[in-house]
Amino acid sequence: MTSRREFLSYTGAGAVLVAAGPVKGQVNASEAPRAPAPQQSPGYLPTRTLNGWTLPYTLKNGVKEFHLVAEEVEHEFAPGTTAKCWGYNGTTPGPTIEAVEGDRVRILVSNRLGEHTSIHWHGILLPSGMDGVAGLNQPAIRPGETFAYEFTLRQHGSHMYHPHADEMVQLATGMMGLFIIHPKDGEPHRIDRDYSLLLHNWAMHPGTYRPDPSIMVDFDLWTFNSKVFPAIESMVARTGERVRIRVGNLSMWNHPIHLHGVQFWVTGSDGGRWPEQQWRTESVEIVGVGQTRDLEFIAVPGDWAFHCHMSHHTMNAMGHGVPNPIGVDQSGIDEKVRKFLPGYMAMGKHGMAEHQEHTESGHISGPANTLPMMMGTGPYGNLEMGGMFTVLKVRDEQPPGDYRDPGWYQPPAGSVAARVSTDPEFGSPIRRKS
Ligand SMILES: [Cu+2]
Repeated sequence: MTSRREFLSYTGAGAVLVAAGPVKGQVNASEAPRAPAPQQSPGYLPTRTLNGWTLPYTLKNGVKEFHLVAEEVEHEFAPGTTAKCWGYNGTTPGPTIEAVEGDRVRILVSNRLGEHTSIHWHGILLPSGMDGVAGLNQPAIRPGETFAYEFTLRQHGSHMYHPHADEMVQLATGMMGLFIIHPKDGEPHRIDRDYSLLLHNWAMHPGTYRPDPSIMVDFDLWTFNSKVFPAIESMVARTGERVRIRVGNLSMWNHPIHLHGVQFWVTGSDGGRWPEQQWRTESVEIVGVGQTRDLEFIAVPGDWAFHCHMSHHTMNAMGHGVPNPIGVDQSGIDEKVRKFLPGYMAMGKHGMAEHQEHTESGHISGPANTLPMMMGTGPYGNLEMGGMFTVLKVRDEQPPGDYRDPGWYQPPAGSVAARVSTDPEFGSPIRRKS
């Protein structure tokens, strides 16, 4: 039996899935199986959904038919934390839908949840009755039912899909996906690599196995495509290539997304691709709640951090509301507290970086199913991060179209910051006394 993931790995993103049988319980009899459509090259550069996948479609009488299944999924944020989330077709986020401006698309949505749902096609121009707000545009899709949405794509750009029924719960548990529409006339500037990710936040309280939808501000995990660092794939490129990163935000916070090493152009949003005179250069772009942004740049060699600039959003699970230990002499505390809390370890007098050393050396362990606050190792030591962080790896010799991780950057001699003294009193820096 071939798994869906294996199937995708050899059909490739954007491939046409042919010869699919009729969908069980499908209402439209005119969609009976036809001769398989020929395999087509997609005619565009497929996006690469970090840690994710693109949904194959069936071409039926000129209509691209996709089938989404809303269901509970077993999801791993990173090795060490899994949860019962909700998503589509086995994953959160659901698979990316990719199509071309001008396409007629039909999207079947089957509901295998225990409550009703619907799907809203965020930012997409369509007839009111296809907009997916349960109660407003359509009746909700009850458990066991399949609805068909059908419309013609009149635009191109980076868009999203998500439920518009019991939205607070269904978003908090992971129901969302990307909907990428490619331009029918090609790109004004050739794009060599195209990456996509959705920002999200999760109240995965330490020791629990289900996201808590009642939390409004104090989240535990911050994710790119429902993964936390260090489980988020690196992005790779060849020096000089033009790279686009599409970032969508269906979380409850705005995220200032920062890319090191370049000034990127912001070239589009969920309101569509922008005219070139509207592009602007940035190194941080706030992707607001419900928004998407397209970031484009010419790749320069190196290992470059790509992350949210809210420093708590590049952490994994952590205690909030604990006393501040910085500067506090805690000698003797360990023994006293261990009588009540076996294994207790006082730390943090000089800062929190030691946290990663302690968790990785096994001195301390957290609650079950809970990732340490800080994780990840680079060529020079601990990265002391989690959450919304990954690395863009650009290499002169990365073959075009090759997405394999090239390993760590080998910088030219003399181009790395290096120690010049171990004397704490070194030099005579100018200082002020307040
Ligand atoms: Cu953030």
